[in-house]
Amino acid sequence: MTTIYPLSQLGWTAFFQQQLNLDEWTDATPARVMAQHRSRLELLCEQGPIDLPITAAMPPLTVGDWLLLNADHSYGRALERLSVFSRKAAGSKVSEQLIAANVDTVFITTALNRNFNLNRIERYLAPTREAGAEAVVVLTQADLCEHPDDFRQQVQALDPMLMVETVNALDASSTAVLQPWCRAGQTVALLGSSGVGKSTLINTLLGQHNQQTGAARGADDKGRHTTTGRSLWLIPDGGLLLDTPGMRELQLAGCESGIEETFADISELIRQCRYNDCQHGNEPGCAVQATIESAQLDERRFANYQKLMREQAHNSASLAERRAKERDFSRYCRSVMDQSKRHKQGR
Ligand SMILES: Nc1nc2c(ncn2[C@@H]2O[C@H](COP(=O)(O)OP(=O)(O)OP(=O)(O)O)[C@@H](O)[C@H]2O)c(=O)[nH]1
Ligand SMILES: [Mg+2]
Ligand SMILES: [Zn+2]
Repeated sequence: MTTIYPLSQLGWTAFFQQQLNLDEWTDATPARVMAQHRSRLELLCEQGPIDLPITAAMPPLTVGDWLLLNADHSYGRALERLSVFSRKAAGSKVSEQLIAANVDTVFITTALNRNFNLNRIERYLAPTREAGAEAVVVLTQADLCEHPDDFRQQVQALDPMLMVETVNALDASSTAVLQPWCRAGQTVALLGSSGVGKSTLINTLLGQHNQQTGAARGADDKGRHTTTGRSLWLIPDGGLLLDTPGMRELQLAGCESGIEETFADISELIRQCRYNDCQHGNEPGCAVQATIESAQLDERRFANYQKLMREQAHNSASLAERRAKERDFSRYCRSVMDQSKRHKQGR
């Protein structure tokens, strides 16, 4: 018996449907990118999985994207994204890396051990907000932690409206608290450092052992990633879970408003500073410093806000500069080709 996956369960909504023209409506097959390899994509459509070779005709795609396939199941076109999650590529490379598309919720996954770090949670919150996705902070290894609620309260203090859950990722009765975000048609991406339990959580939520998980590791065990590629997993009768390899660094770019939203309290204080160009150092009438002094704002939080703002501005500028250079270069190439064509035609 072949399984039919209703498009709605794969995350198809009116937003994608209304992008189809009349011909596509009758002939095209919508398919979702489930995994991306060097030379091919794994897609899932209503009739089941399809393998699609990557060709030069395709724009940069990522897991979660929706494609339209022609009647012969060849590539037709990519649909506009509802949301996209990206970062500046790791290291000194100046390029944007797409991480996931059309994600409804991000599980910002952190283990309740030495991995726990409020700065890092804020760093993941910014691009999540920027993408318009809902953020849930998932604190794993609660079973190995003596006072999980203390950590939970620290996270909750970042934002009273933030969803925070503590779980034992190995135990289905414990991860059941995450089910409201995993309903049919919903796409959830799990992000976080290596070894925090993203794949473990996915296996438990899927009710099957699909994803390889790593051995528990010590503090000196950094940099060994168990998961090496991004892939989307369909929960039987439920939503889709996107596993990602642990990130050593999530360099922010192009997410100023996501940072503003993550640090809404600080953005509001800055508006109250006496001077428009207040640097929040020793200026008179600085609302930020006054609030830090009255212990109502954590110095750590303000320092992280400033760091992330500077980082995203710097990275956005280098990405923009690179794009401008590429544009100039392709213009130059075209003009050289035009000239040589004219030359050959004897003009
Ligand atoms: N006791 C306990 N162990 C956990 C929990 N979550 C994860 N683990 C263990 O932690 C180890 C690493 O988990 P993984 O799921 O491989 O971590 P990951 O985030 O997918 O790591 P990468 O794929 O490298 O990014 C495994 O041995 C899991 O069994 C938890 O909540 N409780
Ligand atoms: Mg993994
Ligand atoms: Zn100020």
